Amino acid sequence: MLTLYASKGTGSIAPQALLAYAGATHEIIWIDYDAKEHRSAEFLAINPRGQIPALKLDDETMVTESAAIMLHLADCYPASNLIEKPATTQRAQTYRWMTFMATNVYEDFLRMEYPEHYTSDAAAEASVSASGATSMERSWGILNQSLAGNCHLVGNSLSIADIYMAMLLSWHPDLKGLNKRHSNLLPAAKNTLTAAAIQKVFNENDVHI
Ligand SMILES: N[C@@H](CCC(=O)N[C@@H](CS)C(=O)NCC(=O)O)C(=O)O
Repeated sequence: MLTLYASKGTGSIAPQALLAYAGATHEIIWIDYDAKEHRSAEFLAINPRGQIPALKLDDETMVTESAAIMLHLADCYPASNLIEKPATTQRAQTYRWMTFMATNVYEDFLRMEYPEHYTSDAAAEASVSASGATSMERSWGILNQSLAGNCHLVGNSLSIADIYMAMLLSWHPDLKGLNKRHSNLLPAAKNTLTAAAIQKVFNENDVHI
C-alpha cells in the first residue's frame, strides 16, 4: 500500500489531497514537525533531506520531492484526470508549472519563513526573508498572469498544478492583500476547493483560503 509521510499544514497537503481526490488506498504516517521528528535518525533514513512529504510506494521505494510525488500519483490514477497524456502540450505545461512552483514559490516561501536555513549569518536573516517575500510576489504575479480568464493553470479542467497552487496559496500570510494585487489566484484556488475531497483535506490540515 502507498504510505504518505505527512505533517499537518506542510507540503504533504497537496499529495494528501490528490490521494483523497483519486480515492487511492493509502495510509498516512504523521510526523510531528514541532517535536522535530523530521530530523530524527528514523525519518532521515526515509528522506535524507529531513523534509516532508515523502511517499513509500508498494515496492517500498521512497519518493521524495512534492512535485515528483504529485506527478507520479497523477499517473497512477488516470481515471481522476489530473494530468494529460505524455508528450502533449498540456503535459508540458503541467511539467512547467509544477517545476516553477516547486522551485520558485515553495522555495521563496521557505526563504521568507525560515531564513536561518539559508544563511549562517544571523544579522542577514531579515534581508534573506525580505528577498524571499519579494521573489514570491514576483512568482505569484507570473502565475496570476497565466490564469487570466481561466481558473485552471493547465487546460480547462482540474489538474495537479491547481491542487499544488492551492496548497502554496494557503500558506500566504496576507491573502487579502495578495488578492488585491493579483486577482486571479484566489478564485482559482477556491474553485479547486469546490472538490469536497480536497476541501476536506485542507480542513484537516487547518489551512484555509
Ligand atoms: N523541495 C521539497 C521541500 C520540502 C520542504 O521543505 N518541506 C518542509 C515542510 S513544508 C520541511 O519538511 N522542512 C523541514 C526542513 O527543511 O528541515 C519538496 O518539494 O518536497
